Amino acid sequence: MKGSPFATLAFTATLTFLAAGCTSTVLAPTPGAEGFDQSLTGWRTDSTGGSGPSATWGTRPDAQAISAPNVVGMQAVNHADDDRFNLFWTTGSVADGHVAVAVRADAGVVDQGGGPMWRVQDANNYYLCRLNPLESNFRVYVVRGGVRRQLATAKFEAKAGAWHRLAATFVGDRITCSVDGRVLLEAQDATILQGGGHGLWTKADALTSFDDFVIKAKS
Ligand SMILES: [Ca+2]
Repeated sequence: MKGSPFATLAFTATLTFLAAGCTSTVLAPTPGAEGFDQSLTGWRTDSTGGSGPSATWGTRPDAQAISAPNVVGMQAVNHADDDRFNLFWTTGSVADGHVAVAVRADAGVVDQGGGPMWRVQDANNYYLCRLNPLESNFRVYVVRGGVRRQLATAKFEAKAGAWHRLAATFVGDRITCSVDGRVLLEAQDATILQGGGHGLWTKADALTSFDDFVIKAKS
């Protein structure tokens, strides 16, 4: 990334931005994005940690879909583990690149929200960023051996029931993450540098809708 502020970053950057009052962005379909509007091939359900069956994921029609007619999300939790991460992902080989997805937190008592994953090696090794309306924050994590480690956090007043576009750019050990086009997180981490798959992540009982998923390798 030319002109990026990475040179000034510490290994763990914690940026604090107050995004209260930020209005929800009107999102439009991205050309070439996965809109979950046709049959999916290669996507799988999975989980990290906890016990019991994985959550059930699927597409469904939604009047507020970014690309009509469908969104994708968890249909049923199927477990009662507060520490279980629910994954819906597909294999890939992107090492350096960009991932983005529209996220709408619909419901959840223990947890809400979610976000995209990248460099997914398997159900226990990947990166993710996620927003959480219950905690009013936006965070980036690395999961290694099933153990999640926070890399950076920012305050963000996500609107439950409204779409937000989450994005991450990852080049080598540098990561930047944005919400609605605003970069809120910067981190440096070399835990997983090799290419991998990509997908969607929620925690516990967070029922969240996703649409307009973009994955792009760095050219
Ligand atoms: Ca769609």
